[in-house]
Amino acid sequence: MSERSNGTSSAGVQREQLLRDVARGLAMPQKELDPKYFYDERGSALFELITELPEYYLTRAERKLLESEIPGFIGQLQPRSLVELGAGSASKTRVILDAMVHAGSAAQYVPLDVSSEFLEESARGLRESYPGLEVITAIGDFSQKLTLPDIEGPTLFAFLGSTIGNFEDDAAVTILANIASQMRPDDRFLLGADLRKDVATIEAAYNDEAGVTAEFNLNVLRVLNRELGADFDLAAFRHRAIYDRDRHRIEMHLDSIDDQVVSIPQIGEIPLSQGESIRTELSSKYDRAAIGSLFRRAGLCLDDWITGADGLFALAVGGASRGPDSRP
Ligand code: AVJ
Repeated sequence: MSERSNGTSSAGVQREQLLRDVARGLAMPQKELDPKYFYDERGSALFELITELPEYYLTRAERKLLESEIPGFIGQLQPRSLVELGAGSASKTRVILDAMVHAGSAAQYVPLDVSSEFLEESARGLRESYPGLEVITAIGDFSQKLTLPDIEGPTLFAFLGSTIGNFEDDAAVTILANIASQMRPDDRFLLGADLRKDVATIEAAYNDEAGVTAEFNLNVLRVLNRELGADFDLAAFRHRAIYDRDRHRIEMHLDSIDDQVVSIPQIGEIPLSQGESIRTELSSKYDRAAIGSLFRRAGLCLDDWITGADGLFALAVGGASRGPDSRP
């Protein structure tokens, strides 16, 4: 048996959630949209292109770290299962799974993500490449309490790509605490986090010459047009990404070029004035102290902190410091 699925949310539930999130976000003084809605098929493909842009250093820096660190780490830990949050396209996953196969410990892989299409597609590829591995897809929102299938330990929980950076600190702590609550004493948590560095390097990564990031940003409006029947005119908005030095984070916005009114059935008419923005993403940058503090608040201890010589990106390794509260 190698095909199991742990999906819970139907399309209808997902649409209701979208409607609620959009209504709430666009009613705020600083209008905002949840970055998880970037990732329909087109958005996911655009993100894949972003990861190959010369300016977007994150993915390459993280992969390089994983390639050098994972074999030794997996050899030590000998994890039977890998639970991956926000599994996306699974290309980095293979670095971990290869090491698990090499260590002879690989039994189960549980990718958890919001979009079922991409998840199933990459699960199929992984089942083919790793015939001895049981791949159990889990559709879910990791801001909510995790419900995991029964899996063999020790388990490696991985949350890569600096997706953690999309969340305000309090929300990040909630996610990390959700993970911690699922961890047994032998389990380990691996987090990929983008590092603070010179502002020009960071800003360039979100303002690429080719304009792919701008397309990716605007794509969220396409998603709302399709899913909610909204009438956003993409040409009436401009991509903007700026680094907030005090809060150590990139903010992506869509600026309204003129005064305009957008209409979304079931939500209503939404006026935007010239220059007013919709904030579409936060991407926080960290250092060891910042991650250490998030871990502590979440009931995780920071056991290891690995950065490459280039200082671009970090891997944090942790364990649950309080012990599991919902697993045997
Ligand atoms: C996938 C959230 C890590 O914040 O760098 C890339 C998404 N946004 N370019 C990031 C993203 C704009 C990315 N994360």
